[in-house]
Amino acid sequence: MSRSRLPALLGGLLASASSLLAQTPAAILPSEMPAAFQVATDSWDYIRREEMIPMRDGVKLHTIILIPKGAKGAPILLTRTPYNAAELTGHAHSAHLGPLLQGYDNVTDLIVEGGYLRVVQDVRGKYGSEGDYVMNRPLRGPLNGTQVDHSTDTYDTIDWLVKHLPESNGRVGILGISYDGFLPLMALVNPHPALKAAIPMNPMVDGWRGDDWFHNGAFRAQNLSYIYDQQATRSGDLKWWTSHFDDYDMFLQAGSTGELGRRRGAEQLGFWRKILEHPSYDSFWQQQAMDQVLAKQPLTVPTLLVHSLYDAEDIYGAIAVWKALKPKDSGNLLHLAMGPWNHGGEIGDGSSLGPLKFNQDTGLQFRQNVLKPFLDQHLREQGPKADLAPVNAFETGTNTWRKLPGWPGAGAGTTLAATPFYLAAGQKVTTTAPKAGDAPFDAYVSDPAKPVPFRARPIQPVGYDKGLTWPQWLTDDQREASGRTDVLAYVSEPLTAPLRISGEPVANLVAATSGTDSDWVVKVIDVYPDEVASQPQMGGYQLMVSADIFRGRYRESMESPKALKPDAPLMYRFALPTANHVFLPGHRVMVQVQSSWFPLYDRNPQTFVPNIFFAKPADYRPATQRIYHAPGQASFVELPVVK
Ligand code: PG9
Repeated sequence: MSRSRLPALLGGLLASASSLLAQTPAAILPSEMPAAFQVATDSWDYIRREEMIPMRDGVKLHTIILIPKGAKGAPILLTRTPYNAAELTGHAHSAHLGPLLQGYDNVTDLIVEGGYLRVVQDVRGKYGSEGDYVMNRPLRGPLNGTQVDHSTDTYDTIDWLVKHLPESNGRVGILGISYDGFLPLMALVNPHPALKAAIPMNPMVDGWRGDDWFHNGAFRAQNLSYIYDQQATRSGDLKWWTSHFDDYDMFLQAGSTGELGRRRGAEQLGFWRKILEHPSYDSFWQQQAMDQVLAKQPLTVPTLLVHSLYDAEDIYGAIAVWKALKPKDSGNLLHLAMGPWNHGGEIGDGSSLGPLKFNQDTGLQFRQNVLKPFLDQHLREQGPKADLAPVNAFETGTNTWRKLPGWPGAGAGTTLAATPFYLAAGQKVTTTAPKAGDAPFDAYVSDPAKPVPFRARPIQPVGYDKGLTWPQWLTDDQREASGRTDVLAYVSEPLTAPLRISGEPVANLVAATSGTDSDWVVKVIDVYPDEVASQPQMGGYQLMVSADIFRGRYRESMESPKALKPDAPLMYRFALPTANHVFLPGHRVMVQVQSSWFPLYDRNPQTFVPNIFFAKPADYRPATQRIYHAPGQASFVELPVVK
C-alpha cells in the first residue's frame, strides 16, 4: 500500500466507524428472539389457557386451565394452591396432558382418562396471583377484617369458570393435598352451587392440636423452614439455608427456636410473629380450626375425606373433620378413605412405605375403587351411583381393605372396647392393673442438653427433594430409642391371637417431673418377632402404630398454661392419632415413653417460662421423670380393641 493513500484510508475508516457508532446496536446484531413467540400447538392434545380471574375485591388470581382438545360437557377439577400453579401443571414440556400433570397434587391417571378440565390456581399473594398472602388465611371475621377469604375466592373462581368454559358441564370438583387439602374445606363454607364434590386429602385443619405447627402445644420446630420459604417472597425464591449437615445440631446450638428464627431474620415474616405471639390454644387457633368452623354449618356438598395412616404432617386433620361433621350428616354426603400412605401418598405408588410392604398398590386401588367412582357420580351428568361404603379403610398388619359403616368401628358383628394396656413394673405391658407390692414407678433423667432424636442422626431437613426420607419417618425402626436410658420401653409377651385396633389409642400417664414443665411422648409400637423369614430385616422391628407428644403445661387448660408441681404424680390423658392395625400372633405390644422428640419438636426447658420460644439457656435443666404404675396411680394406653 502506498504511504500517500494511508491518511485517506484512515480517514475513511474513522468516518465509517463513527457512522456505525451512531446506529443502534440492534441494527448491528438484532435479537434473535421474536417479541412474542407463537407456540405451534396443533399437534397437542390439549389447550392451555392462562387467565387472571378477578375476585370481588378486584384482585386477580393467576389460573391455569388445561382443556383436552375436543372436550364437551366435561366436568371441572379445580386445585387451589400456594405451591405454584405453573409448576404443578408443567412437569414436562409435552404435547400430551398426562406428562404435564405428573407429580404432586395431581391425580393424573384419573384426570387424563376422565377427560376433566383441569384448573390450577395460585392463591392470593403467591406466584402469579395478585393480592396479599396470609398463611391459611382465616375466614372473614375476627381474624380477617377484609372482605375476602378462601371461601369467597373459591366462590368467585367457580363462578368465573362455569361462565367462561364452554367445554364444561357446569359441575366443579375441588381437590388437593395438605394446604391444597385445607382449601377444599374452605370451599365448603357457603359453597358455590356449581361445587358438586370436594376431596380434601390430608388436609391441614388445626395447626395447634395436631397438624403442621404444634401437636398438643409442642412446636414443630423443623417447620420453621417452611414458613421462611413460604413467606420470605411471593415467588418462593428465597430459601431457608442449611448451616449444619445434621438438623439436630442446628436447632440445639441455637438454644430456643425463637432464637434461631431471630438469628435468621424470621421475625420479618408475619406468620412467624403470630406463632411467637400465640404459643397456646387461644382464640387465634380455635377460630381457624376448620373442624370447628365446618361443624357450624350442615354439609351440603358431597365430600370425600382422605387420611393417611403414616402422615408425618397432617395426621390430625381429616379425622377431626370426620368427627365434627359425620354426626350431623343426615344426607350421607360425607365419606372417608384411609390408607397406609405417607402425606399425600394416595396419589402415588402405594405398594410399600419405608420397609413396609403392602403386597398391592393401595394408592391405585384407592384412586380406581374409591376416588374415581366418587368423582364420576358427582361430577358427570347423570353419573353412575358410586355405591361407596361410608368408610373405606386399609388395615395394616393384615394388609386388607375394609368397607366400614363408620369410624371408629370395625364392621358388622364386631364391637369396639377401649381396653387398658398397663405399663407395669419390670417395663412390661399387661392387661391387668398394677398390684400393691409392685415397684410403684420407673424413672429416667430427661436432659435438654441431650434430647432424644426423633430419628437416627444425622437428621435431614423436612422435605420432598430426592434423597430425603422425611416422608416415611413414621415407619422408622424405634429400636434405637428403646435402647436409651432416657426412654422407657414397656413390652408385652408375644401375642397368641391377633389384636385388632380401630380408632384412637388414648394415653393415660400418671407422671411426675422434678421440673416445673415437661413434655411427654407416648408411642404405641408393634414389635415384630425376633426373626421374620419373609423379610429378614424386619426381625425384631419396632414399628410405630400411633404416637404423639403432649406439652405438660397444658394439662389443665390448652389455653392457659400452668407450671407443674415438681415431683407430684399428675394425670396426663391425651388421644393419639387414629390407627387401623392388627398386631399379629407372635408380635408384641410396646409402649415407649420419653420427654423429647427432637428437633421435630422444640425442647421443653423443663422450667416453666411464660413463652418457650423465648426460653434462655439457663432455663433448660435436666429433670427426673417418673412414670407410675401403682394401684390408684396406673399408667396405661387405652387401645380401641375390636372384639
Ligand atoms: N403440610 C403442609 C402445610 C399445610 C398447611 C400449612 C402449612 C404446611 C403441606 O404439605 O402443604
